[in-house]
Amino acid sequence: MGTSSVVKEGVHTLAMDFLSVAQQAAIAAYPWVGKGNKNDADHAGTEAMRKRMNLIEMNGRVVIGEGEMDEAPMLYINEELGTGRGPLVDIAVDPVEGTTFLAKGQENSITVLAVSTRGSLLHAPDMYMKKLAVGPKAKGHINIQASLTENMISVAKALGKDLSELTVMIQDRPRHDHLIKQVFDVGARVKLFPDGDVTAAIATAIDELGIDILVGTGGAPEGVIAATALKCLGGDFQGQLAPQNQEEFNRCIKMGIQDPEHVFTLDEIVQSDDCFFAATGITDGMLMRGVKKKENGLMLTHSFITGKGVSERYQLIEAYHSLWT
Ligand code: VTB
Repeated sequence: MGTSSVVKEGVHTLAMDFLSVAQQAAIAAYPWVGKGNKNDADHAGTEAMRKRMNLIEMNGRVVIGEGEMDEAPMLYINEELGTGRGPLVDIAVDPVEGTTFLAKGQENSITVLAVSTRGSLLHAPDMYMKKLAVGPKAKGHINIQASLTENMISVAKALGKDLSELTVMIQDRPRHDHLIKQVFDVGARVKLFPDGDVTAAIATAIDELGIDILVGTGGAPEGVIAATALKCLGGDFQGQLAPQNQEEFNRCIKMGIQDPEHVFTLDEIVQSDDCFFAATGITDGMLMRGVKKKENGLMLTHSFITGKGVSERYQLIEAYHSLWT
């Protein structure tokens, strides 16, 4: 096989198709914003994603999805997607990142997906993961096994900032009280968020948002998706699974993770550079605005894409859709 055919068959040829997948899922979930019904929102997003993905010329396989085959009717782990012609890719999806806050009409609900060459994404079990993320300038200056205080000192130095100027995003949960205290103790700033740590992790790589570190324990599947985005953006990420009991510990082993305490570096979570990430806002959020229904009947979406096949480091895309497309 010559170089040209490898290039042609790469993941990057799919970026625009997957942008459309994210957009369609967000439009499908939008009617459920603020309606108190998270299951229907998730179902609508999942169904739209699957339908659109099956039109793509690829041999796709879900590695992070809605659950195991017997738990989820759609986008279950190992489900094959696409036409069966084209590149072999692994897909990690979260049709509605933040179903609970979508149902409550809160900010930062997004539809997200990450795509990479076959076999290159960590198969993370659905449990908690400790996460530490930074943008490009602090890449190589984090260590999840050290204290947050040590990480803040190291990151501030890499960024050429005083500790008092550092902003650390942390999900507002009692399990993070000890982290919040460390930020206050060194005189840095916290930005607490209610939900949605994929957005928070990506925020570290977007200069205008003024976020330097994301730290805390959230979903492991979301960790893999966020790590892919950070790889594309040139940032850094480390994750360590946090099984809450023996059953979860055993599940790690069953999924092939021999040492559940292992610290996963970014390159271990996403083992290829031929990857990309796409997200579309459902409700308004830090990265982009949500879906809007226009008076002329068109649906306006705002998306974020980064990675192979995307020119520039990232793109923010505004698009108008007819409901029947
Ligand atoms: C995490 C985080 C997600 O939910 O999974 C979190 O990764 C769950 O935390 O982004 P709690 O168990 O404390 O609610 C999200 O914030 C949203 O799905």
